[in-house]
Amino acid sequence: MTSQQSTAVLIIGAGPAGLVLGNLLLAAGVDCTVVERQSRAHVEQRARAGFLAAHTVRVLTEHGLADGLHMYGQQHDICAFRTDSGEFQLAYGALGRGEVHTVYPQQDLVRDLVAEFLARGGDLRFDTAALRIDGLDGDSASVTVRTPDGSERLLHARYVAGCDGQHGISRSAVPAGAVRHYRRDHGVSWLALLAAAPQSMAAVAYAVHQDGFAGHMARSPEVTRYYLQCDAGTDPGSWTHDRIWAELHHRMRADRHGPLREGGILERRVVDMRSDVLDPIQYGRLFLVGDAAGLISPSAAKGANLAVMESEILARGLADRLGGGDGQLLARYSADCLPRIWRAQEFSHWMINLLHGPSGDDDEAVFLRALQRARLESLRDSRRHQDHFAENYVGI
Ligand code: RFL
Repeated sequence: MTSQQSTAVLIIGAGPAGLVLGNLLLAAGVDCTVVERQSRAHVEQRARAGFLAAHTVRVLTEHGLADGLHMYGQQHDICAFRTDSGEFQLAYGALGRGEVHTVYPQQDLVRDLVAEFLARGGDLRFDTAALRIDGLDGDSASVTVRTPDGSERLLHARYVAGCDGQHGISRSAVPAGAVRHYRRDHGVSWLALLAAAPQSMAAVAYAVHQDGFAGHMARSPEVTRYYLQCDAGTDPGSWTHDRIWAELHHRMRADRHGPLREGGILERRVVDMRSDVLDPIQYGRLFLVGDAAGLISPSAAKGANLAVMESEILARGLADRLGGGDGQLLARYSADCLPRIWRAQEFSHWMINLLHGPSGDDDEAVFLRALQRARLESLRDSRRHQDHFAENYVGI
């Protein structure tokens, strides 16, 4: 194995977390290297998030990373809830803090962040997988990576940022007992779909239905995201084109609220609603960021937004420390992020309970569905509840 030059910060993973962190560090004059196990084409085509919170847009704008999203993103400020008793809409841009979402597909944001990082002279290595992290308790850390030619190299760094998602190696580099792992399986699964069709309505629509939840969300003028609640373990391929559109029309109550614009299904995958939080999200020289620090169910569209928020806080701490500061800011990384992570988890959990009721006619199921109805009615009728919703829906 050959040893290579050292860098101040080695970033594992080129998703939103790693790329925002890398760009912010370069802007602050901090030397960093990003290693990504996938190819550039792969990360620039991986469709996931789309709803960016106002805070995310502010951070990206302040650091010159938002040209694409300002040019092509769409502002979104209305969501609708459809139930047996009809539809109500919340114009959340006029509620709470008056903040709106910017809809910009995650893969487009990733493409912009890669281009900017390279334009700023950043060292970004695709097809390079981190295999092992050592020395987190010592004077400098080292990461063993597999290079595109298949050989192994050792990269040294003063700090390592684990931005490698929920299945990366960074989480497992933290010794057992040094971190508490909180987790919850919400027992709900969604068939997540991307349809080659324009939006069917201006609003994000959440349909609460006895046959299961259905959702409609903008992505781009040509592509719309839909969700259908499904059984855990469902084979996505078992849902044919016709079955998908029939079920979407049925659960979105198209007969009452208007038809959906159909199109080819570009992507279908089953997403289990699971959440977890690590505490602390730092161990020695390793800092966990984004999905590596905590996974959040996509029910409230918070994951990519948390990743950006954590990257900003970490970049500030690292720049301060590496610029000769006393390290207090960096030492507070975990304590600064965790309350915000828990707020997002709480809202996301609340959304899951708002959107899904248990099936069955036993007393408990009937009771829980009555609570769900009461929650929806409170949101429909109470201005204070709507303000609180709006603040948490767009806020981070
Ligand atoms: P990512 O995006 O998973 O990136 C991690 C990167 O690390 C690489 N990697 C490694 N590289 C080198 N060596 C290794 N050993 C490595 N192991 C892994 C991976 O290849 C990858 O490139 O994590 P990051 O950066 O923390 O970003 C998190 C977000 O991607 C995620 O939270 C969001 O997509 C969640 N999410 C949404 N978030 C929002 O804020 N708004 C939304 O509207 C929204 N919609 C969604 C979503 C997630 C979804 N799915 C698929 C779960 C909709 C869906 C359907």
